[in-house]
Amino acid sequence: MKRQLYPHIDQFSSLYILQRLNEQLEAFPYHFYSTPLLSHSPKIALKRTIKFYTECFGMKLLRQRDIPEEKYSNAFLGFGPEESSFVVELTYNYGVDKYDIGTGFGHFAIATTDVYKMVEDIRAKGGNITREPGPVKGGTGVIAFVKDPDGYTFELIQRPPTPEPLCQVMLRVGDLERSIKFYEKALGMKVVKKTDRREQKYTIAMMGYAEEKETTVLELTYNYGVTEYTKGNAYAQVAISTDDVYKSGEVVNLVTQELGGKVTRQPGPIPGLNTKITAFLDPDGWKTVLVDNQDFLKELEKE
Ligand SMILES: N[C@@H](CCC(=O)N[C@@H](CS)C(=O)NCC(=O)O)C(=O)O
Repeated sequence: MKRQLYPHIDQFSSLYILQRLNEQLEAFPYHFYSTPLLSHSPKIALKRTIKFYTECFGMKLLRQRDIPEEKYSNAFLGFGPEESSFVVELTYNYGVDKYDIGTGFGHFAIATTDVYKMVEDIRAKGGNITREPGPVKGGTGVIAFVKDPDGYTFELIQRPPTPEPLCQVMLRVGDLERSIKFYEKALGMKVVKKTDRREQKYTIAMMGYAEEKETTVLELTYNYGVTEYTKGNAYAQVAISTDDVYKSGEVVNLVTQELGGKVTRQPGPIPGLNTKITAFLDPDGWKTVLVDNQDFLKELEKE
């Protein structure tokens, strides 16, 4: 069976990324995951961010909606359709023009065949290059860092063409082995790559449902000796679809009892919308929302 990933919609989040789910994970009913940032921009800045992501990163604007009763607007951007790609959901909360990104959130990554050229194009459009292109310290892969107009970092990674250019969500964690166990047990992810850079004093684990070149992965970073980070109020969560939020919720509940973290929203429909979701924090406090696949598809059809 072909499994797919769909984004979840949440008024408190601004950036969601979706990814195709690995078909091998039969034991887990999840169909996608996505990652949001809470937005942080006045309405004009939402336009500014859309312009930046489309013109500098080559993303497409997939959908936009305004919910005046709740005083927020969303924009969904990515490289492919929401049904099958990892996407970004931006949220503008009326009147809120500044957010704190904190120290724990790392970056979103974009794969491109030529980082040098992409950087020059972004620079020519006035983008803020915070790390010039070149081999990663301690390794060989070519990377660069760019900040978006609100200060979110994007890593550009040189790679052959890929079906999912929006390829990483990097979060810093205080205990890598605990985090790996958590995402394996709670969400059925696998470690697709682990790298220890002793000189640079960090270890990273790429976790997801397929190889890095095929799909988006969660990049969990452990900096030697650092166990605490601030979360700020900008980045919100990763969203992942599931066939059964109730069963998934039971699994997550058990895993949080064993490894830490907390269920923050019991499984059930969102009032008014009827989309079934559940939400939880991992042991570091990073939030995931699980969304019913079918309900999400219905929402997309309605809009
Ligand atoms: N201390 C770093 C550890 C992670 C890290 O260094 N990652 C690599 C990319 S995988 C990096 O940013 N290297 C910086 C460079 O090569 O300039 C952090 O928390 O961001």
